[in-house]
Amino acid sequence: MDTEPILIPIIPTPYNSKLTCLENYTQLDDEIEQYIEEEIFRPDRKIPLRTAKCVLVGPSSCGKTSLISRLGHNGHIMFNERSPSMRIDYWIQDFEVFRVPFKLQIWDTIGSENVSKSFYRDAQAIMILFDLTKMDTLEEIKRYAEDILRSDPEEQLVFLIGCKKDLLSEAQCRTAEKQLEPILNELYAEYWPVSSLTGKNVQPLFSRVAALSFLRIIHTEIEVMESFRHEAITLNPPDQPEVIKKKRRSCLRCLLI
Ligand SMILES: Nc1nc2c(ncn2[C@@H]2O[C@H](COP(=O)(O)OP(=O)(O)OP(=O)(O)O)[C@@H](O)[C@H]2O)c(=O)[nH]1
Ligand SMILES: [Mg+2]
Repeated sequence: MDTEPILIPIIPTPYNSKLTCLENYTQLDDEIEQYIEEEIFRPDRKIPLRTAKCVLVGPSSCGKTSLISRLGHNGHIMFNERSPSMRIDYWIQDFEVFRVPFKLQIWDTIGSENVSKSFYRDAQAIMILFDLTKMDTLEEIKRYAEDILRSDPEEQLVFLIGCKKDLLSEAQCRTAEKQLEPILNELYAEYWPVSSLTGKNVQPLFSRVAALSFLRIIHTEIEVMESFRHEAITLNPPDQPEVIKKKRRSCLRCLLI
């Protein structure tokens, strides 16, 4: 099923700026803006397709498959028909981030089964889901996180997602948020409450994940390009621009899926 790309013209804000440990800027910095204009949209080059991997994890029945269905099929798969997932599956969502085509490969996992750690290693973003009506599962959530996350929590974008928001009152949501603050700091994560039943916060959440994943990839590209430029200038006299061009082309290719 083909869907229209979700357009992201500006950096989406977090759900609550007090409940995030991730980048909290709202504007592109000059370096990124210049890279997009001068490198990505260079008239002599086709725009390569950039893809990020995002993995959803969490206890059985917390709402992983429903969240992906809400995004991908706009909830067309009926909730009542939902049964525990039998296999790992993924959905590819298209975006245009600052006019650049971008894909998010969103992986669903099975709550009742352990997934090999290597599965998470190349993910740019990890969403740890829990059921807001079962706050007693938070300890289990912490265990998931410890198993999955790399030793340096800042290396991956981590999102803590409270599912089934429609089943809680606003006051209950606020109480839950207070309980979450220490966990967010521990995981270096950003919190989003969502409802796959009503669709509340679903698209804003994925837009935020896509934009931050995209920016991380672009930062890496700029760093690699700068290091190759520096190396080329040091090793070669400045009148050999072809060497720089060749290196830059091959280094960019290896980063793009
Ligand atoms: N009210 C409400 N119910 C939800 C919501 N999201 C999921 N559910 C229900 O919760 C149950 C479990 O949802 P799933 O999406 O299958 O959960 P899962 O995390 O994929 O579970 P496993 O595949 O077993 O790991 C289903 O009965 C859904 O209809 C929500 O936002 N609101
Ligand atoms: Mg499932």
